[in-house]
Amino acid sequence: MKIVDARVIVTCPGRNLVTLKIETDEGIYGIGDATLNGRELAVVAYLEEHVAPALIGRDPSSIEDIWQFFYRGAYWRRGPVTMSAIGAVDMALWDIMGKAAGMPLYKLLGGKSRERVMVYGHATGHDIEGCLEEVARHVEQGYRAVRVQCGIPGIASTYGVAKKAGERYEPADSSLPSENVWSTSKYLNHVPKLFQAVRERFGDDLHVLHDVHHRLTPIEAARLGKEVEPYHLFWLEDCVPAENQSAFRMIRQHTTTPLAVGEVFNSIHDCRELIESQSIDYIRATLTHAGGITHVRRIAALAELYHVRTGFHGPTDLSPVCMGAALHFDTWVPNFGIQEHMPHSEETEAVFPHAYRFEDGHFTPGEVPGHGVDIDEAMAAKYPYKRASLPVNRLEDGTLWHW
Ligand code: CS2
Ligand code: MG
Repeated sequence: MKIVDARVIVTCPGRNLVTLKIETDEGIYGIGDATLNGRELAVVAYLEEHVAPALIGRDPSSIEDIWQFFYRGAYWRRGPVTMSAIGAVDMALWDIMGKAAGMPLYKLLGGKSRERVMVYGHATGHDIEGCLEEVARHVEQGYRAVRVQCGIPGIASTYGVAKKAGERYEPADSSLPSENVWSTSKYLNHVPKLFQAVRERFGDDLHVLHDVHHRLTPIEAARLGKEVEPYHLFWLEDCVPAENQSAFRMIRQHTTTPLAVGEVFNSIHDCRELIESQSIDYIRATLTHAGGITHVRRIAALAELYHVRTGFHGPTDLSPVCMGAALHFDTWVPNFGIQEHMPHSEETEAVFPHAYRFEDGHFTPGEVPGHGVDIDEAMAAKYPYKRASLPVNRLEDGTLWHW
């Protein structure tokens, strides 16, 4: 089998999504997600100029060699743009090989380690009461795990809180970055009250998660971890920016609240120290941004040695293609923890027909050969690209802070 075509499809059914489609001389094609939120066209240019032409004529079953060709061969290693481009190629090749073998992707990876994949949904509210209503709505829908993000008294808007109750949270909400204001002290004073209320109302069984979105310093994160210990969170996510991996050792010494990190990582080198020092509990890499299945399974294998489980990033800014591939990976990977799930818009679901299904707080990837996600190109063409940027964050005195 030979690759005869590789094309990039950009569509915006509510938000920008980038798909790489690789076609072979045997009529089998595969697709991969290449979406990098707020930087979509950078990956499109990388793929169109440097990757697609070099794929033509290659054997799609040489997945490992093609991975090494674009990683080692580029000389310029790592980085979100490069690794998203490689991730899309890799996902599409695994899709092709699944279709060629007539097997769902999880079987190619090594078969089922579990019957279904537990996911967590997102509950958001402007105040604690609003959050509790949203958690209740998720529990009614069958979710066993819910991430809870709440407005902070005295701060106009914050990460993770939808504009209106029940609406989907969409951070990339303006053409150029909008500006938010942040106060660490107001946040730290409020959050423990939120989780106390969640436990009082929903009891002990519900898995409860929270995303700090990189906004604290290590000692502040240690305080938060300690103060929410009585509410036994499933995890506290991205409590500090993780460029400084050794900072987590200190947080770890102060709290038993489980820690999750990794949605902005793009290689095993970004998390090696965190994993080897046993400073985290969940690794949140994504198949798109961390070089595809071929690379993320190396991360998962390293993590397994240190009791670290997977908890993959699954926001709406990754397309259903990434979600489908991730669900196959989750079905196979021995050290699975949980999978994030943010429902895509109806338009997005229609552009990307898929075999995966939600039932009772869990997903199954389906039995369709490959990753089970397709693209309706005619429908995709109805939604042209629109520039959209993530916000920035400033402290109350104007200092630019982590968003
Ligand atoms: C988030 C994301 O899902 C999460 O945990 O942190 O919503 C993140 O803000 C976006 O993916 C950024 O593109
Ligand atoms: Mg996050």
